[in-house]
Amino acid sequence: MAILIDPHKGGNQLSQLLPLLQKWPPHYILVGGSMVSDTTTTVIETIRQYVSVPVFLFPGSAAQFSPAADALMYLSLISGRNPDYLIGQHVQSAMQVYQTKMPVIPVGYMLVESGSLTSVQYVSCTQPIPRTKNDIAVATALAGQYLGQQAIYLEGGSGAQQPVPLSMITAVKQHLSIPLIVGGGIRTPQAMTDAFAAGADVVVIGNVLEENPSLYPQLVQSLALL
Ligand code: 1GP
Repeated sequence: MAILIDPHKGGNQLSQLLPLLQKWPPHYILVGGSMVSDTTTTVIETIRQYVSVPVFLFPGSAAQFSPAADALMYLSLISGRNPDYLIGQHVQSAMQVYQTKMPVIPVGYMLVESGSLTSVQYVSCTQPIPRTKNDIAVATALAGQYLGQQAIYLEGGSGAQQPVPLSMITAVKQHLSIPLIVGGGIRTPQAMTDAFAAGADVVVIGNVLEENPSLYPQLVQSLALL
């Protein structure tokens, strides 16, 4: 399980969530979001006061780079056809990555239709993969793997109405030899365990814990039962 913390939101929820993460550390923490925030480094430093798990940058743009993270998820939005999110943002951040020697994890990022217009869809000006088109999802993930991505991220979008369909997770997982990350709209322990059972190697939880940090122990408990 990975927890996504959006530095743009932060606030009270973070102060409630961090002691819980300290008690039951997740496998990873992702830091990022659709909006640029000048608090990214401060938020990462605060997280480190509570937990020692790897903190990965999950940036919405090159402007969200922070040298405080352990590694950078270098996201290529391979479901879209906007060159800015396929290579443009990467060119803008490459010298910072080089100068800081930040480890990079190339990730093929695939946006999947989730019931309503999501921030990532709006900001990136890209079309998501239709939720009934498992064949397109499989072909896109395979293309990402053949291009050298080290993981595929199936994304419903932060706060998605509906998570990525379980059948799509299974279909993509069956064809991949690299890890599969799944996130977006996962709001219950059942939805999380369903995503793992369908084939996700990592499930990312964000919004629901911003709204209700006290759900976290239930998520942890359901993982132990998996
Ligand atoms: C968003 O996949 C992550 O990029 C997490 O989504 O905030 O909906 O949990 P949620």
